[in-house]
Amino acid sequence: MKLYHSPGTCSEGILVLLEEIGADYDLVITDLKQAAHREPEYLRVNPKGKVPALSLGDGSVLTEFPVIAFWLARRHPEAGLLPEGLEAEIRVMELTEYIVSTLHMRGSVFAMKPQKFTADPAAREELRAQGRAVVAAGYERLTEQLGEKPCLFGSFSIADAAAFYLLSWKEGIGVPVPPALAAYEERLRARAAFGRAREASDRAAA
Ligand SMILES: N[C@@H](CCC(=O)N[C@@H](CS)C(=O)NCC(=O)O)C(=O)O
Repeated sequence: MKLYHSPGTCSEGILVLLEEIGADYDLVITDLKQAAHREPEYLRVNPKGKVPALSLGDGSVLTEFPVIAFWLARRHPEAGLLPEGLEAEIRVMELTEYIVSTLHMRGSVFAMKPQKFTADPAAREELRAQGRAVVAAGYERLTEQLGEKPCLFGSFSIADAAAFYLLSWKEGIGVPVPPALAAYEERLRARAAFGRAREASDRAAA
């Protein structure tokens, strides 16, 4: 497997899942800051020009965070990244999808990059405020789901990998993180797999 990854982006979440699994993978840095995702070479891998993309052994490519995460979890059931049984599994998928489609795409993108959508300064501020409101509601939802548990669904799942990358953008988003979520992020960062992911990313980017 080969993960196309840009440090500091949502592909961090997939990198963490690969390390949680203990997968054998290669890391290809596709640096968004250098616009590597718009180069023809990368567009041949993922014509959507987004990271993450996971190239499989047979040469096919998976894209979209929830899909890649689901595939990894189902391919490696021994890693326990999804609970057993459809009813439990679908709740993890529901939250993962909410984090990616709503909190990331409609929340953090508007809050951090309103300039992608309009040149009008007032409209930018309006978008930023809308994005922050989406994230604030999401933080509440995540706090409720977390409760007193160590991870969102008790043991570590693909939803935690999505929550992790979202929380890693907290300064840029500019919405105060509730203390329970801040402590949860610290717990995630303390996991051995997260340390290995950071090292792998730094090594590949060096
Ligand atoms: N829906 C996609 C979103 C991926 C996405 O937006 N990735 C960002 C990095 S966090 C990206 O590649 N942005 C480049 C761009 O939009 O030009 C997914 O679930 O993977």
